[in-house]
Amino acid sequence: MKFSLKRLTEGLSKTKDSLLGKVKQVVGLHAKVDDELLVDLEEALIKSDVGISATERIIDGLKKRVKEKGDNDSGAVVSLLKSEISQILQSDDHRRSFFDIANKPFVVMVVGVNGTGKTTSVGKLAHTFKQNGMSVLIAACDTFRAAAIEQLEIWAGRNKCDFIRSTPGSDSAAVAFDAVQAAKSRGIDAVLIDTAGRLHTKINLMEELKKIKRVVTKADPTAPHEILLAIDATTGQNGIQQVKVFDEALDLTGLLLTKLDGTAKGGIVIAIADEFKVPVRFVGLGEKIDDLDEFSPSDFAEALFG
Ligand SMILES: Nc1nc2c(ncn2[C@@H]2O[C@H](COP(=O)(O)OP(=O)(O)OP(=O)(O)O)[C@@H](O)[C@H]2O)c(=O)[nH]1
Ligand SMILES: [Mg+2]
Repeated sequence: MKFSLKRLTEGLSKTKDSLLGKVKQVVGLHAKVDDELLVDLEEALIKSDVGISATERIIDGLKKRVKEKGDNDSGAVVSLLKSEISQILQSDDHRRSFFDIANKPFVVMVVGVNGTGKTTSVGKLAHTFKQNGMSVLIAACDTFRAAAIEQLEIWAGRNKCDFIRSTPGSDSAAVAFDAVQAAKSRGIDAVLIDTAGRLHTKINLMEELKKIKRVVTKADPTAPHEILLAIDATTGQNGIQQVKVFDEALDLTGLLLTKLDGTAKGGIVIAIADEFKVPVRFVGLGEKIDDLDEFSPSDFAEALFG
């Protein structure tokens, strides 16, 4: 489900104020797009968590556009930036909606380091699937803490959807297997798998997640259909490292940027889109059930610079 532009702009207001504020300041100081303006703009973008490589790409693109247009009035910088950033955010995957699903059940694993917003996002995703007319089963594969299971059970209750759990300390992969089997026999459209972010020190998180993935494939050879990494946008550049590690281990299909409402560091979305092929699929803009938006590159750029 897509937010209205107004709702998205409100959710991103901290990033917008910071990023657009810095850009406007630079533009206000220079009448023409010249080397001085570009140096200041580069600094403003890097300070806004856009990352060095994405910033270079934006500046190069800007130079090219100014040259092509033959007009170097600095007043055009904001709209040029908007189209440059929209292009970086775009990937082939965005041509189809996340909810155009080919398989039933459609199995989604949500992974990420602790506290990034996995459980909350599973709750919000369940709501979004239901709004798209699909039935949902939630699987509590963070079996390591009783509180994690209870937290997810509350989300399943809010969504009035099926819920599969086991006792705390039980095998998380077995819960995932049971969930896929149950969805098959009950004719449920989507299975959402919540996973742990931190384990007992003796157990390796990546190995555990790989095991869940393998077992899900045993239950349905086409599954999992999506593996989404939840990244806390407030952690800034740390998110980059997390994408690297999780993608190497699990072959991610998408990213879910959470807590963008609470941060001015939303520029991280641009840095991540520039560095990785894995598309940003969702953005989290609050703690409520409907605070999740299916990511649209053009809307995101418009919300930041419109
Ligand atoms: N403001 C805001 N808060 C969020 C968002 N997503 C999650 N949170 C909050 O972040 C905190 C952690 O969320 P969880 O969903 O428990 O995170 P988790 O990744 O499941 O955590 P672990 O299971 O401990 O690894 C909670 O207080 C959530 O309400 C968001 O998009 N915006
Ligand atoms: Mg959790």
